[in-house]
Amino acid sequence: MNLIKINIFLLVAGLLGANCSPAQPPAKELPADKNATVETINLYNNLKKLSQKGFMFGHQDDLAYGVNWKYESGRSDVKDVTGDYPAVYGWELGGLEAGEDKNLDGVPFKKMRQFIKEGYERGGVIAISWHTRSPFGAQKGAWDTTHGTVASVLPGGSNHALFKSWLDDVAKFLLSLKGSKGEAIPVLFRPFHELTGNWFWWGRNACSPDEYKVMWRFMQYYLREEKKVHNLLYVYNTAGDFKTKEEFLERYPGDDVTDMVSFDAYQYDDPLKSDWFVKNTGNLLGIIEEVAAEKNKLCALAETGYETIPYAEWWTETLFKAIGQHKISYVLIWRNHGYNEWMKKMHYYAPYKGHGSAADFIKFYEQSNTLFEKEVANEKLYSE
Ligand code: BMA
Repeated sequence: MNLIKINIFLLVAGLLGANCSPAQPPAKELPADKNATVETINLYNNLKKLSQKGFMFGHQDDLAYGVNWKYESGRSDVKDVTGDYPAVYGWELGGLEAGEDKNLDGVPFKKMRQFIKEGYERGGVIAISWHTRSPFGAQKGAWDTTHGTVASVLPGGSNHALFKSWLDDVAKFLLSLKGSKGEAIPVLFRPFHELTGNWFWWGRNACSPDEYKVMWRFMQYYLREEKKVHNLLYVYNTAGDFKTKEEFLERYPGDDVTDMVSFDAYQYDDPLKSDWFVKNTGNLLGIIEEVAAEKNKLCALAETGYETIPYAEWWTETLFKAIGQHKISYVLIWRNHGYNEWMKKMHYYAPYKGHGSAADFIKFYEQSNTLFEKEVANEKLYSE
């Protein structure tokens, strides 16, 4: 055979070979951590499919306390109203790095670990934020905005060893989250959040974009490679203050270290007088949805709420409309503290039984694209 004939033979054989091979199941996509546990990889892949069906509803500290109650086994304000638990459980690590046994909102880490296990075992999803105390901010905690703090925790900085010791504590806690078969519980991990704002030590005025990115990348390298934490999906989270895709991505640490893009946006004005929240949140969701599609990531509204929900139809008329047709993984409502001594006011975001917006919340629950725990449990998010 001359060279041309050989080439034709190889081409035909190749084509036939390709046609004859049995159909392969679609390959699973790997998250940022290429050594993620099987359950974490499954969660990542299943969440990508789930956002086509609807968005999960989440609530911060849901199982720990609500308005006028604390630590009652099995209780949840969301469940008291709808008969179902939220699909996403938000928890918070602030204080762990300082050696505290309770977080900054008073939740004992021992109890938190148990609540996380309960929610996961029922088929729910765990999301964790971390209001990391500043090394310079004994008084103000995460809210100390001393310029240069981020630089000080980077390799070579005066607080680098301290930063590593915080990550040791966080790694220990994350690795201690185990399901009944001993498997590590997957977590949507959202550290150094609202980075475009100016209220945390990792905020926009306190560090350069590169410093933020290096801190994020170091954090991930250390958890993943040094501490062998492989149960995390990494959530990049800005405040709701960006106007463009470029602004949203200014401090984005990289496709290789991110699994989900998100922002936080609360309702502050009166939704009956202004549709700003619906419009602005909708626009921002459009931006992150586009970013997620381009980068093949998940996206979410990671924190929202209208404190005390003074508008009875906020759920269907405001939040539901703001999300509209956007394909997001979840929306999470902030915590139900009840009366806050320090703030001298009621501080809660989900309705409780008898609350003025409870009937509307049930309507929101009944929408086909709002996903609470029962529906999400049927999806078996941790299996293939
Ligand atoms: C804020 C308030 C604070 C709380 C902090 C961290 O929005 O709820 O009371 O300490 O979040 O959870």
